[in-house]
Parts: sequence; structure tokens; C-alpha cells
Amino acid sequence: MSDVVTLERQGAVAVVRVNNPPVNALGVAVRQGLENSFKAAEADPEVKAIVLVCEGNTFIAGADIKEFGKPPQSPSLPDVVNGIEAGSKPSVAVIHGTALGGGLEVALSCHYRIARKDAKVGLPEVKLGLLPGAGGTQRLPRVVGVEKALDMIVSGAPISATEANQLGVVDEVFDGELLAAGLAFANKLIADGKGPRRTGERTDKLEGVDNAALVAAKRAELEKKAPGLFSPQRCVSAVEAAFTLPLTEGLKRERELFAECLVSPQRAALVHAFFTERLASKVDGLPKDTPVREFNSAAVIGGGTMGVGIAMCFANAGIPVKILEISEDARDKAIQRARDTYGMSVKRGSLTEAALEKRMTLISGVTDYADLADVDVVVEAVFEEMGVKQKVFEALDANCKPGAILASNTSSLDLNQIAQFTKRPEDVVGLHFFSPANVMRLLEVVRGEKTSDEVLATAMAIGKKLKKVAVPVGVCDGFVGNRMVFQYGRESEFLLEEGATPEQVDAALRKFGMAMGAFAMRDLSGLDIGLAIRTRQRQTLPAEFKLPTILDKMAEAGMLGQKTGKGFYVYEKGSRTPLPNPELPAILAAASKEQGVERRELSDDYIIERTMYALINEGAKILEEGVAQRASDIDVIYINGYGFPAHQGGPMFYADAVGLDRVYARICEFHEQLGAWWKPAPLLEKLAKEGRKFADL
Ligand code: 3H9
Repeated sequence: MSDVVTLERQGAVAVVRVNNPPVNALGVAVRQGLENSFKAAEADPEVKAIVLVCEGNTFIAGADIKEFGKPPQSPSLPDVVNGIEAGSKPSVAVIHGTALGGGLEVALSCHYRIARKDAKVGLPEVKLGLLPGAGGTQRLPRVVGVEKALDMIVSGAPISATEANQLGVVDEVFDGELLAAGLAFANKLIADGKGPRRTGERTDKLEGVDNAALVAAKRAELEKKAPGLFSPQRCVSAVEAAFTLPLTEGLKRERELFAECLVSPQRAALVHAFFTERLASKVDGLPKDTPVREFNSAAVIGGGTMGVGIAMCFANAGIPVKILEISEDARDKAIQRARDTYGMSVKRGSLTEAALEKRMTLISGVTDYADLADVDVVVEAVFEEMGVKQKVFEALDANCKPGAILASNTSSLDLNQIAQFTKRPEDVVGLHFFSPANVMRLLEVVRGEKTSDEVLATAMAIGKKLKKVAVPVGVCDGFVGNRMVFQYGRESEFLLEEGATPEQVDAALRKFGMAMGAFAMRDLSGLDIGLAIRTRQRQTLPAEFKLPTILDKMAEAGMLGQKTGKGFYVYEKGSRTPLPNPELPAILAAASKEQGVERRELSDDYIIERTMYALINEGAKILEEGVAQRASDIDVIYINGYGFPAHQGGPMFYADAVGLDRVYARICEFHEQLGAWWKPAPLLEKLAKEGRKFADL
């Protein structure tokens, strides 16, 4: 039929086969091929049933995301699926891997569905700022009812084959060869004289339930949880049409709502986030055939919160890991910490007791470097002090086997200097995890001056194996993420000295979409780190770089964040809920006075400009220095490590969306009004003057 969709006959069954690597996305050629194949099978009098099956790792994983925003090409997916459903011969979708988005919509338009036991199905369009636009919002509620359909469509989370079977999304779960299972099912349909069973004609699941109340409840939940998001509310409206309108009208309504999402800036930002996350794993200049070393065993130096979190990442990936501590007591405490952390997941229901035990068998404790002689990769996570790192790396150099990867989790020290403590700097690399390491997806992979290609490629592969979003970065103070966050933190403190409150700044940032306000985040990580950086900066920075003094005053008053129960907010015993700190206004007033600043009203827009433009200006410098390889890598780092809203696309995408001329003009004004910190990055100036974007680089 075409290169990507073929049709053959096996007895009375027509087999339609999709083969469009890597994920069988529904590009125009696949849509055309499906339409032609189903039409031909319909026209063939010998054919009594049709089986749809896919080659490769997965069933159809959705529409081709690359086509969004381009002129539409016929046939449209809605036309294709409506045609399949209207067919007069029973059709069976045989699902393996993932049937996602348009893939599940195609399957729902087939009259029957079977799934291999490891398959997953779902409608994840909302994660791309969209809604299912090929009948998913009308057909899924007809199969599983409005409540479950709302859950699946609004969360975008897939369900397992077993759950899909229980819910009636698939008729049978099988284990084994795809085509054989499909043919067996289809031949049985023929033998039993079963004809088409069209999802669109069903109404049974829509009846006898107060669907309007379910919709109202979901809307209210979204108002609270995701007030700024565009597509989730439209997903709800589309599902509402499934029980308030006849099918054809409902499908029309779905199309209209889909079109609104398609042109929304949030859709563009979320699709950017999807593709750039994948792009970040590709290292410029690293030959594709660079060998990757084997890594079947690991060790972590240091059993603090960070070290244990990193060890858990290895155990979660099935890799045995040793934690090295200085004493037996510290070693045992580290092992217990891992057990306790897994225990919390068991309590929450996200891990079984058996899985906990299995992971704990992979984690062991040692106190002697000689026990690390056989490990493939070591990650150092000890105190951030060069002298301490020196001792560790000298010991690793003396004890680890040739070819072992020697990684540092340093967040701010010079990796090149650390590498020099060994006689094999080419084997040294940075693996900068983010706290809590077992939860946060981001991993900055720091390439030192001497890190070899092979070691870098292996470090990226380790990141992938640990299910992290691994982004390569160069060496500088704070690498990409923290170097930028210094600017953001300092500007937010200045805002407090100029007249804002932590509550106001945090509310403005959360409204923008940040997962957490700047000050709630500072309280969580503890103010002492920031204070140490400030103290160091006071000694090294030229005088024109003014610094806020709030942190010093807060530290004097014993306010170091959540760990002291008091910081920018106060916390009741055992609670993490930030409450206004009644002692703070006096501290802010004193700091303002000391800086000679008249406190004034600051608007939310101004707060966003000051914080975001500080990130963007530093991001531009980082790009120019080559510390990040692309603007989009910075976006990936911010979305995955700093709670930056994916629907804003990341700081650099956001800058492009605002317009670099505008961002540059404001930064110039800030430079004039606020001084040296705001010197515009030369790259930003150049791009703004040339009318270009970061995305053009
Ligand atoms: C939709 O369906 C709308 C409809 O309702 C209505 C239409 C009218 N298109 O993730 P991986 C590429 S919206 C194009 O690394 P994995 C990906 O960029 C869609 N390309 O593999 C990568 O390319 P490269 C709803 C796609 O095994 C390569 O495939 N569907 C698409 O870790 C491998 O991807 C979704 O949102 C696509 N749809 O995970 C599903 N998907 O090698 C999105 C992937 O050049 N996809 N690529 O970097 C996924 O969630 C994962 O890719 C999947 C495989 C789980 C399938």
C-alpha cells in the first residue's frame, strides 16, 4: 500500500501493518496508508475481518508531533479514524509497547482491541498542551465512563494493559507473538459470527451517572491545581461534549477545542520541552560510534542525604552499589537512611515491600577504599571543600581499577582541579545530581578539560540508565543551573529590600508557573549555603557589585530556613507549610535603610522581569562561553531541575517568546538603574540588534 503501511491477506483476515520507525507516529504517509489499506480490505470480498498490527518496539505512539504548526495535509487523522470505525468488517487493534494519543484513538476506532501484557495505553496530549483531537475525548468516555476518562485525559498518564483490560479498553491481554494473537482473535470473531462493535455508537457508560457533577468537580480541581494552564480545562470541555452532544457534534466540538490548543503559546512551549529534552542527550562533536564503557557496578563516596540518594538511583536501575563511609557507624546510618527513604515510598503505596527488599540487596556499605577495586563507576558526594575532595580522589586513583569512571558530584568546585588529583584526569567527569537525587530528573554531566570522549559518552549513558535527563555542561562556578540561580536568588533578595515581601514574590513566581516560590525554595534548601556564597563574594567581587544584606541579618537572628523552623517564613513543628514570619518586616526595613532604599510597591510583572531577566542574561553569557551547548539545553536544565514551568518552555524559550529586543531594552534600563550586575550579555545584545532569537543559534 505504501512504504510505511502494508496490507496482506492471511486466509479471511486482512493484515494492516504499520512500519514507521522509531515510534510509528501518524505522519501523513501513515494516515494515507491506513486509509487506503482499510478501504481496500473493505472492498475485498474475501476479507471477513481486519487486524491492525505494528512493527518495531511499539504500537502507534501518537500523531507526528513534528507536523504541529505546519499546514495540515490530507487525510486528517479524524477522517481516518472515523473511516475505520464506520467499516462493515470487524477490525482488531493488536497493541504492544505504547498506544498513545492518536495511537489509542486509532485503536478505539477499531472494533476490538487486544494488548500484549507489557503494553501501556493512554492519551498524553495534555502534556503537549493539547487534547486528544481524533475522537479520544468522545470515544474513551463511551468505553470507561466520564470519571475515568477525565482522569486519564486530564492527567495524560498511561495505564497498564491489565488495567485497560479491567476497564474494557482492551478485550484481551496476551503474551507472545503479535500477529499470531491478532489472527487468533480475528478468526474467532469470524467463527462466532461477530460483526463490528463501534465505540461511537455506545452510550451505556454515559448513562445513570451524574456526569455534570463530575465535570464540575474536575473544573474546580483544575482551578485550584493548575490555574494558568490552557489545555486541561479544554480537555474537560471536550469530554463534557461526549455526554451532552450526539457523536458527530461532539467530534466537531473536540476539533474546535483542539484547534484552540494547537495555536496556543503553551502548546508551542510544551512541544519545545518534549523535543529539546531528547536533543539534550546528543553531545555536539562527539562521534556517534564513540565506545561506551561497561558499567555494571557502582560506588558512592559519602553516605549523606545526597550520597544515599545517588546510591538509590543506581539500585533503582538494578546496578549494585557500595556506599563508602569513614566509620562503621556512619556506614550503617547511610544504609538505614536508604531503607527509611524507600520505606516512605512503601507507605505512600508507590513501592512494594518486595521491591524495597530487592533494592536493598543491591546497596551495601564499606569503609575501606580497597573494597572499591572492582567497581566500574564511582561517584563522590562528600563535603564541598577542595581539601576533602583531594583526599578522596587520591584514594580513588590509588585503589580503583584502570578504566573505572571517577565522577564528582561537586556543585560548585573546579572539576579540572579535582581531576588533577588523579593520574588519570581523562577518566574524571562531573555527575551533578539535584537534591533529592532519587527523585529529581536532572543530571548535569560536567565535561572537564581532560575528560575523554569515551568517558563523557559513558557518563551520558549512565544518566540514561538511571532514567535521568542528562545534559552535558562545561566547567564554571555553579555550572549552568546554579550559576544562573545565583542571579535569580540575589535579585529576589534585592526585591525584598526594595519593598516586596517573600509572600508577594513567591505568589508572583507561582502564578508564572514556578513549582515553588524563590523564598520557599531557599527555606527548603537552607540559607547557610547562600550565606557562605555571599561571604565569599564580598571578599572577591569588585565594589560596584552591590550585595543584599538580608541573609546576614537573618542568620544573626538564627533564621536559616526550615531546619531552624524559621527563615523567610516560619514553620510549625513537623510542618513544611510556610507561614508569614512576623519578625521579618523589621529585618527587611532595617536592610532597606542600610542600603539607602526607599521601600515601594512592586508589581507582579516587575517581579517577573527582575527574576526572569536575571536568569536570561546569565544564560546568554553561559551560551557565549560554550558552557552549555545550546539555548534549549538551558531550558531542559531549568524545567527538570528548578521547577521552571514546561508550559513557558524554559528561560531561553521564554526570552524568545517575549522578544529579545524587549528583554535587552529592559536589561539596559536595569543596568542604568541598578548597576553592574545588569551589564547586558554581549550575545543578547547582538541577537537583539540583529532581530534574532536564541533558537536561531
Ligand atoms: C497526538 O497524538 C494528537 C492526536 O490526539 C490528535 C491529532 C489530530 N512524533 O522518547 P524517545 C521521536 S499528540 C514524532 O526517545 P522512548 C523522539 O523525538 C502525540 N516523533 O523514545 C525521538 O526522536 P530522536 C501523543 C516522536 O523509547 C524518538 O522518537 N503522543 C514522537 O524513550 C524516540 O523517542 C505522545 O505524546 C511523536 N509522537 O519513548 C507520545 N514520539 O531519536 C510521545 C517520539 O530523533 N512519545 N518521537 O530524538 C513518547 O512518549 C515516547 O517517545 C515513547 C517512546 C514512550 C513513545
